[in-house]
Amino acid sequence: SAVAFGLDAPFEVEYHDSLGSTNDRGRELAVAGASNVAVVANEQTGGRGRLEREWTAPSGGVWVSLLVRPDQPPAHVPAFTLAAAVATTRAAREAGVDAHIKWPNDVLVGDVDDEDAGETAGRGGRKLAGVLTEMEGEADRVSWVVVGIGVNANVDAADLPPGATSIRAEAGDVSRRAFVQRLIEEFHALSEDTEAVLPAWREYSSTLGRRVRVETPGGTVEGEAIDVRFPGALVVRTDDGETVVHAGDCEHLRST
Ligand code: BTX
Repeated sequence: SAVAFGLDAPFEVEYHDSLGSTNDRGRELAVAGASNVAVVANEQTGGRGRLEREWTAPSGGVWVSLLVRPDQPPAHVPAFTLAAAVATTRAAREAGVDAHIKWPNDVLVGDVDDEDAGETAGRGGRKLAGVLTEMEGEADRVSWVVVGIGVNANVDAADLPPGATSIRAEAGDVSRRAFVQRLIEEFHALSEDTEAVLPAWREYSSTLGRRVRVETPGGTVEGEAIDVRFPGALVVRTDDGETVVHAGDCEHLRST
């Protein structure tokens, strides 16, 4: 079921000192007809996470949005989030950070697959990065996709919410320009070989093999996370069999 996203052109990079949200700028460029643009900001004043959550984005982070126009149906778009998480994990590991992916869209440092545990028990995963993918299109083909990636790079942990960490705190500062280039290269390479996305994702995941509790609009799913399935769903073995949870339905995931 693998597909190539077909992002043939290279990315043009647009740098800003300050923006509300790089995803909003990406959307603006999309509406104006652009494609293959990476929007980068030094700080965001209105950074967004999933489900209307806020994303704290002080100066010194890597706040980037990749605007693409793949020849794909909307149903395949969660694969872009997985590819972005893999690209982010690789770039973070090259910077010396022991990064893992927490399904569906977070990159954490540390052993326990629960960013909340960091606040309460001091033993949890610390959140390093997140991905927010947005799109517009028809049933059979997307018009555009904006993949927003937020990485706490050269930021003091004190300027981030509790439970968060940064590349600075874990391993020291990086060249943000080089980091963005690595992200773009990796994302582009994965988009041409989507077969490589799921194996890499499985390798970096700290979710698989654990007991999880996932809150969804349809109720709580509890069991062992056993696999990730194209384009981005989590397969959970419950008492009644197997349940497939779609990335978009995950309101919260906790390791139990
Ligand atoms: P999320 O909904 O999984 O996570 C949001 C939650 O993470 C917040 O409710 C808060 O608890 C916590 N949080 C907020 N800011 C930070 C931070 N800097 N580090 C760690 N934890 C934090 C994750 O959403 C997706 C985030 C994508 C951010 C990028 S930045 C570039 C692009 N532009 C934009 O507005 N969003 C994306």
